[in-house]
Amino acid sequence: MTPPDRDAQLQMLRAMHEIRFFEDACHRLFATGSVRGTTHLCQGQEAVTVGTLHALRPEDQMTCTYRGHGAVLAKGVALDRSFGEILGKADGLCGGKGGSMHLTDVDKGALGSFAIVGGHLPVAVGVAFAARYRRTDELSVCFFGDGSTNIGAFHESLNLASIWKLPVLFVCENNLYGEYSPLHTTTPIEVLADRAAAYGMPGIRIDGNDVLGVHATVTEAAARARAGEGPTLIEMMTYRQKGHSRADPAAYRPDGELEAWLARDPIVLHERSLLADGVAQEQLDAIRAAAEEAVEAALERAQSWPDPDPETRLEHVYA
Ligand SMILES: Cc1ncc(C[n+]2csc(CCOP(=O)(O)OP(=O)(O)O)c2C)c(N)n1
Ligand SMILES: [Mg+2]
Repeated sequence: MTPPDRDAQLQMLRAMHEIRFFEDACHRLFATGSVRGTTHLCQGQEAVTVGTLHALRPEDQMTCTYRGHGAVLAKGVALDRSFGEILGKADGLCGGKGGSMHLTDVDKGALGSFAIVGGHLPVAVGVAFAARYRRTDELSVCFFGDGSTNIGAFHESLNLASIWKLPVLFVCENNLYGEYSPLHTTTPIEVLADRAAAYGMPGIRIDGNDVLGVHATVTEAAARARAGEGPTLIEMMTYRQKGHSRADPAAYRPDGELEAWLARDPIVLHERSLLADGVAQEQLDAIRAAAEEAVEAALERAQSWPDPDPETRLEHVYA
């Protein structure tokens, strides 16, 4: 298997920077009250979604959680329409009615960000079944947290996907916490990938902060799935650098834990690998600056868009 070429590796760096800057801006918008409610940042976890989705094809279908900004952007969804959605604008992805926890762009294969923990795993299995039924070559990739692996739907989904050998990749973002609870207080086993054994599928645990490692593992699992050999559970070890949501200062974390993970920041690790590979620091700086500029320009555009017409408030509402 050949690793991604230099260009592809630089694109992954750019994608991770865009997500990081996008969420810096989200944090600002929520902290200053420009947007009400809450948001769940994935800062620190960018290599999981970027490494995964850059190993897949545009026509593959993706489902993710309320911590979904990274997955949606890595799937190729527009920065400005994502901001527009969070700002409640008419031209936001869902007409401004979904917000941060529900970014969705069906045309891009971003089938939904789901706020019911584990609720989207059956959806991902259904998407894979549909791909098989329509005789396409598409994959269904599903991102979910460590906490989801204690939900009944996780177990039913893995079982069904395995018995029908459906083309699904189950990507568990193990960030060590389910909301405010350390994993070991809710889960009697340490390696979540071991749960795959119960469903007769491969379970792999990898470093989720190493974007090239993620890319390699997903490439292999995707080839298996497309060949009709069935799903894989991939547990990616990572860390959310911020609290669970906007209101959480994450004071429950043991001393030194955040610092240890900041030293393993996925962007820093990838830059280090590119430097070692001969890429000049100036080029890395230029990529970072271009990403920041693109994000700020997208935010400005979205802020200039009109609010939805009040007359549309009952559209797309089921009652
Ligand atoms: C079925 C269900 N139960 C409880 C909640 C409340 N809740 C929201 S996020 C969360 C933690 C989930 O943890 P994890 O799956 O590890 O994802 P992470 O937030 O760490 O990305 C909980 C319990 C919910 N949204 N849905
Ligand atoms: Mg978690």
